[in-house]
Amino acid sequence: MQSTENYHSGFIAIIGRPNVGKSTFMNHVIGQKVAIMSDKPQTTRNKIQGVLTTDSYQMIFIDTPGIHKPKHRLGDFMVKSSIDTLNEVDAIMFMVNAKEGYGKGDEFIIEKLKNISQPVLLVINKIDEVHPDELLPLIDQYREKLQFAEVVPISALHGNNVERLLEVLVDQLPEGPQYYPEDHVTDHPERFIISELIREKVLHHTREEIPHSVAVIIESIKKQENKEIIDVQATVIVERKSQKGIIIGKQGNMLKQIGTEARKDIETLLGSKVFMELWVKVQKDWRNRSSQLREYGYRQ
Ligand code: GDP
Ligand code: MG
Ligand code: K
Repeated sequence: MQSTENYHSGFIAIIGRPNVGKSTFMNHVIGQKVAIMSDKPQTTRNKIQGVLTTDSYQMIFIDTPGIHKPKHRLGDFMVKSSIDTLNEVDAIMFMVNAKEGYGKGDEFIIEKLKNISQPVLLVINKIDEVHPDELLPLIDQYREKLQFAEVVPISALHGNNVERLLEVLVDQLPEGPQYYPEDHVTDHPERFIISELIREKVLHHTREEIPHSVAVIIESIKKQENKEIIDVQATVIVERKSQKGIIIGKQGNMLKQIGTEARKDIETLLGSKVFMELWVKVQKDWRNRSSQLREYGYRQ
C-alpha cells in the first residue's frame, strides 16, 4: 500500500451481454487465473474480477452480473444492486460484439445506463471478425442511443488496441492510493467476511472513540505449506494518528485483544487454525473514498 502523488486508482465496472468477451479481456490484461475464478457461482453481489497494478496506476475491475433482463424476482434485486454499483465506480466499460452488432440485450443495458452519470466507455470487441468498414456505422448506431465518454474498438482475443483502452481507462481514474497489494489479482471468497469480523472487534472495543468509517484491508490469506494453518494479514485503516493510538492501546494490548477475538471467529469460519498479523495505518483521505468502496468489501 502506497499513496504516492500522481498515483491513480479506481474501480471499473465491466458490463455487457454474455459472450461479448468480458472474461477474455480480463485474461488478456491480468492473466489466466482470473477467468477461472470468476466463472465460479457469484456468492457476493459484486465480485472483484481482477486487479491490475502498475507503477502508475491500479485498476480494480468489478463484475456486475445483474445487468441483463431479469427472469425472476431475484433477478430484479440483482439488477438493482448492480445499478447501485454503477453509480459508485469511476468508469464503466460497456462491451459489445462487433460481429453481432446492436441487439435486444444491449438495449436493456443502455436503458439502465441512461440514468447513470459515471463515464461510460463503449468497447467494441471482436474487431478481428469484421471488416473495418463495418465499424463506423456500428459506432454511429450505438452513439444514437447513448453518449459515450470514448469509443474503443478492440480484439480482446488477439490483444489489438487493448493498450489504448487501458490508456483511456487511466484517464478516468482519480488520484488515489494502491488499495490492494501488488500480488493481489482476484478476490478471496472469504475476504470480505474476514475483514468484517476484524472490523466488528475494533468497533466493539473502541466504542465512540473510533468512527464507523474505520476500514479493514485484508492484505493476504495464505495456507502455510504442509500445515493446516492459514496466515491472515490485515490492516486497520484509520484517519487520525490519535485513533491509531487508541486501537493499538497500552503496550499493544488493545490490538492484541482485537486480534485474538477476531482470530477465533475466523478459525470457526475457515474451519482451520489461523495465524493472524494485524497492523494499523493512518490514511487521511480514506473517508472520501469510503462510500465508493463500501460495496466492494470495505464497509463503513
Ligand atoms: P463473456 O461471457 O463476456 O465473459 O465472454 P468470453 O470472454 O467468455 O468470450 C466468449 C467467446 O468469445 C469465447 O469463445 C472467446 O474466445 C470469444 N472472444 C472473446 N473475445 C474475442 C475477440 O476479440 N475476437 C474473437 N474472434 N473472439 C473473441
Ligand atoms: Mg465471462
Ligand atoms: K469504508
